[in-house]
Amino acid sequence: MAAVATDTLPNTQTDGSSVSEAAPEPKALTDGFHLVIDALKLNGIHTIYGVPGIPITDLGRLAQAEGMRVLSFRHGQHAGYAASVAGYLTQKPGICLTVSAPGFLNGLTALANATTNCFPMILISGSSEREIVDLQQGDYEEMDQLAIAKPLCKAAYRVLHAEDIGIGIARAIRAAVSGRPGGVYLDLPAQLFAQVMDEEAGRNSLVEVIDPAPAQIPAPDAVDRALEVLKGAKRPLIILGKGAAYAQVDETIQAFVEKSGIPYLPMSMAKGLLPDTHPQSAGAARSLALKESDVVMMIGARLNWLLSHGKGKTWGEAPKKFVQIDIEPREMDSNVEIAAPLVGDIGSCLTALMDGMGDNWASPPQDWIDAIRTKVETNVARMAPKLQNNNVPMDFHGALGALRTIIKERPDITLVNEGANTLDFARSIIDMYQPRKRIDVGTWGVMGIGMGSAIAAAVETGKPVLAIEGDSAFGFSGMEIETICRYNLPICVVVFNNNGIYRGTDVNPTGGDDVAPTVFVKDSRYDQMMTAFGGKGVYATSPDDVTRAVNEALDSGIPTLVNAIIDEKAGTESGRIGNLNPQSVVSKK
Ligand code: ADP
Ligand code: TZD
Ligand code: MG
Repeated sequence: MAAVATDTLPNTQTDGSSVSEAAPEPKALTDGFHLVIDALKLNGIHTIYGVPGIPITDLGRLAQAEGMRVLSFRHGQHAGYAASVAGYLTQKPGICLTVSAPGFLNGLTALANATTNCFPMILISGSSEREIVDLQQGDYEEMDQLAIAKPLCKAAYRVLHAEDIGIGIARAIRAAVSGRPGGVYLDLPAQLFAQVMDEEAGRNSLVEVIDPAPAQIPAPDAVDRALEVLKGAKRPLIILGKGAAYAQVDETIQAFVEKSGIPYLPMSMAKGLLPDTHPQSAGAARSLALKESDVVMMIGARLNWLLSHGKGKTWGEAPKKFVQIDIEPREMDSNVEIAAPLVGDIGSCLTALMDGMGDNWASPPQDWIDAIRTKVETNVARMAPKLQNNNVPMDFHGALGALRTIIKERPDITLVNEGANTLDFARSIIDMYQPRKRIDVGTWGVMGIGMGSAIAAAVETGKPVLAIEGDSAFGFSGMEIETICRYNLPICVVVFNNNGIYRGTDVNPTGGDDVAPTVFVKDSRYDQMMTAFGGKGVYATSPDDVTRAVNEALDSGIPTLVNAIIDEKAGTESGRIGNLNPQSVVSKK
């Protein structure tokens, strides 16, 4: 919206003399605040996640006044996680807005996490005056933010002049979403916001980003090479990663998987890209599939620690060939040799492969399909009775069995999941049926993504969210339940309360007063935290209690926290990744 200059400049001639004729029309003006807002809106960005304060308080206010949705958090890190998840769900960079120095640093953790996970996000942070920062003269919240952000994100820019805001935001958007998506930092010093310029010139300075994430077509010989390798496979396996979910080419992926007839394994956030109950899913035969396969096709997944770097015991003795589709060329050969690298976007690559497969593509040998199928059926049958137990106190299987049924009945809600045992058990127990409905700790295994992710999922999808949280994990972002209540979001948080990290049973070996480092206050009433802000709190001791409370929450849309009391002895150290945990073998007297 335009401001109008009240005190127009005296109409002075170049020779210094004044003209006495008609006073000029008042000039319509704009400023840095409005240019930032207009630039975001021009590019289809209508939501800001942030924490207000100097120098960006008015930016939030004005953005709201201009019709943007401005969601204020209790901590910048959670606003940042929300922005990154908004980016993951929508393919538009999620915007996190923070104040200088400490606020910036709080958002930076989430920006680094977004980059690690290949989620597009822009951290916009106010900063203090360059003249003072650069001479280190001690400004209010002084910090050289641009320099600090640079190594932790995909790109970092600073805008110093109002007329560069349009181009600065365009660069930030393109950097975030093109190629491998990631986090971008945009530094906006306080003085920029109040800079005034002619409104029309301002409007003309804005840039609408055309085709921000252009298709990347794979080279034809790379496609042929990949098909050759797949053709020669006796025991092929497809691994779908969260890049495949992000790409939003769900039908193409399903068509390719089905045309190829190859069993597939979804990484955790790729669950539901095809329903976990799909006959080609090897999810319940993971160990066998990884060990015995001879050709492995990676689609938007990296061979990082989550896949034991593509080697070692997990992958068995059988020699492997890898085919990999990724938009990032440098991902190839990152851990093992890639026999057939296919660099391009997943939609274009899969379409090219399907064209090359023709109409008579042979399915993999039946004995391989049968071996996987048999293993899946055996494992599913073995698990089934455990999931139906109604034990009190609850174990992970009983409580998650109840929640598994709820997701089956409500496949379009988003599931957010963090913790150790609470994460690992939920990931394998709860089937997903639709793409991008599972959001979890991602590549870093970071605790604290819970409430921010839940808020973004509720805001961006307009549908209910179920957050399944370890009690420790929940603590990282627990204060954001006030945010959930304030915006009245349809989020049901289930805290798996086992009195601590992994278990609640550790003891202090010295017999001293301090409890062990992994143990919390016993029988904490997390449910009462929710009632403090006007939401609903439920204390649940049995799987039936959990079912009732969660269904009620999801039906009503009332912010709810279910404090699910889990047997404090039920968990294991580090959940399923205990092998990564160094342990002392030295016993000191
Ligand atoms: P997961 O943890 O599920 O295995 P990762 O985050 O490790 O998944 O891998 C995702 C990969 O997907 C990244 O290497 C990224 O470059 C890639 N990627 C993201 N979007 C696309 C796309 N549209 N086309 C191709 N590759 C993509
Ligand atoms: N801090 C951050 C930011 N991320 C982390 N992953 C950790 C600390 C270490 N950590 C884990 O890796 S899991 C976990 C921590 C603190 C909590 C596990 O306890 P929980 O889950 O209560 O959430 P369970 O169900 O009791 O195992
Ligand atoms: Mg716990």
